[in-house]
Amino acid sequence: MDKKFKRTLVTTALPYANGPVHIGHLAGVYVPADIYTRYLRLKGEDVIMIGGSDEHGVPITIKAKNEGVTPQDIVDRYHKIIKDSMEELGISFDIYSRTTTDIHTATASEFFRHLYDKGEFVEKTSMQLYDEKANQFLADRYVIGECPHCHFDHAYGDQCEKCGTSLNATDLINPKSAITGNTPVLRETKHWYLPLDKWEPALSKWILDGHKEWKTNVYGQCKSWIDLGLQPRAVSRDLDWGVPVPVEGADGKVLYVWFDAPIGYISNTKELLPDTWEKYWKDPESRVINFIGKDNIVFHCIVFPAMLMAYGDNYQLPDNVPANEFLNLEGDKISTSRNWAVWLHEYLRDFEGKQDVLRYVLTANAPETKDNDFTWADFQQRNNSELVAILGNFVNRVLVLTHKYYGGVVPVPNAVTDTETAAYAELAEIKIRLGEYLDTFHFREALKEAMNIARLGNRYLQETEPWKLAKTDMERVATVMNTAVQLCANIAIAFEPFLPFMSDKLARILRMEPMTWDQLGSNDLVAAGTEIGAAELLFEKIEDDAIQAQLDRLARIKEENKLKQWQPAPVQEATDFDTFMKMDIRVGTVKECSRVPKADKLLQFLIDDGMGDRTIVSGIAKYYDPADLVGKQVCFIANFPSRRLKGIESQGMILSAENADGTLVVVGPTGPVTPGSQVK
Ligand code: B3M
Ligand code: ZN
Repeated sequence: MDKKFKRTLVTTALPYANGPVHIGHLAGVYVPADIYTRYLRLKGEDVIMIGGSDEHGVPITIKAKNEGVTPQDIVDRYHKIIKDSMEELGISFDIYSRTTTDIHTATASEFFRHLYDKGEFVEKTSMQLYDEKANQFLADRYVIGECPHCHFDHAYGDQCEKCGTSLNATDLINPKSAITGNTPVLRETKHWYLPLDKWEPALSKWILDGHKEWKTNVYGQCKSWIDLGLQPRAVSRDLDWGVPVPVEGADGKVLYVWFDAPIGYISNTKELLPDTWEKYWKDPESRVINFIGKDNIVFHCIVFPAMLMAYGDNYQLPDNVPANEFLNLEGDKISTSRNWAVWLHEYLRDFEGKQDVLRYVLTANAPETKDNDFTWADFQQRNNSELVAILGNFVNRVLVLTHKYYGGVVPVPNAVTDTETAAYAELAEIKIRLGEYLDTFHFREALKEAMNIARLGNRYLQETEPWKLAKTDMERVATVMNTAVQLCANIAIAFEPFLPFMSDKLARILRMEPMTWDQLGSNDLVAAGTEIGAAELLFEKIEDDAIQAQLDRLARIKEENKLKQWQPAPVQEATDFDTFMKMDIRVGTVKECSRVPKADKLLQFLIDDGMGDRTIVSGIAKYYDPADLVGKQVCFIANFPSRRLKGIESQGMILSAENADGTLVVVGPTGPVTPGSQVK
């Protein structure tokens, strides 16, 4: 880092309180922000981490409507789930608040009013979509229609989720109200716009010239926005949920959620530090870092900075915005509405005490430069063959051997050899790389470096083989075991930002004093003579059945989604009466029915067709117990050409209907019919 800052304010995107948080949120925002903050704290820097729930916006009101409760009920429910589960995962917010607090309402309101009084807004009357059935204007997610760019037919009024373009509701082709399904009409309404075009030169200079060091995905998105030319953006909405627009005659209008939400960073800092919050925001020696996901880049790099510049009063623009790409789940996009996610609160219930495993996997697999995939197989494999087999194994061996040879008292080392010198030299190099990666937000690489300490430890034990030396040279064993204990202690420090629960446990076993980053690399973290605690396993193997249970859950969700999305097949092209009459469909009575040996799909029927007996083979064995069909009447095509199936001559075809879930049901008459009757 070229500039030295006195203090750092780490902000994390405020999750919408319309659902719990999932692994995508965690991998993209909260885990990296927490790693970074913990790292700075270990270095003794002045840092605070701010978070909170985003409790306004249309999705929350839609959810409330669907459930027949108030928006406040919705946000109360999810704010609690989100806050509690993040705390349990060890995300170490200095404050996790919400945007329905009085302090936030007052701060956002004052912010708007200040810009209004300074003449920073453009007031515009325009035609907006209005739902005459629901009697309300339709903004953002209240409108669904075809994207004018990629022609995806389910784009929202604020953004197309397929191509990512940000939209105005009136841009949509064939718009429909998400409340009533009605086609909305246009009605006149007045709103306030922030003229981003006015701030374009300043934004361009600040980002394109001044922040070339930003991640390429972030810099690239900003550049393409600026290159396209910035437009004024409405910062108010016709809605009854949000911070009221603090202007006379603005009844029924609230601040646009993306106007008030980033101000939440400021209100939450105020709530945390009522007397000193300003120095984190307004002192040029402070820096602000925004951790966000890629869909939030424009708001954090263009809109909010323009708001801050318009406000003036020394508000600092973010120093960096290390936005991540998306995490997918088992190859499909994570989706709250389709329940395609691993929800944090459910993970914590299903994998009790395994917070660090999730933190590890999400960091090792973080979507830092491209979208990545979370799979349960990878989760299991990283736990079993990395955390257990490399990290846990090394520490366990050291603890067990220290107890075995020294009754748990760390021995005084004797003369060191080249092996120890080399090990500490390697540790020193790891520390340098680890710090560089953390400073530049490369957390996956940083985690690999931390793991390299455990690898180094395992190699050291393999080379020195204290269990062999113990037979001949206890003097040497003392040096080896002391060194091995010091490596464990270094692991406790290096992993604190990543796996704080493990680190804490290890530090307690090793009776370490509070740790600092400076100490990393040291060879006397645990003094000789210290009696360490009993050996405990740091990680345990995750068995197949735990993983299978998760895969089964996802398979069930996939099925449910398929059913929800099922639509009848389109009607085939027109036929005519003569063609229909050529099909000789008849009713027959099942006399016998049995499974066809060595064919798990097939049933063999003997049908009374009024003229005699007819054999028909049908592929419905999965859905019926053959005995249940005997005596039933079924429809079959009598003039279907005979064919041989598994050596049986099948004379016709039994009709069945296919359900949404793919199961088949045989079709028959609703009352008794003389066998051989024709269906017309
Ligand atoms: N709630 C959007 C999101 O969760 C939004 C972030 C606000 S950050 C100020 O993607
Ligand atoms: Zn699109």
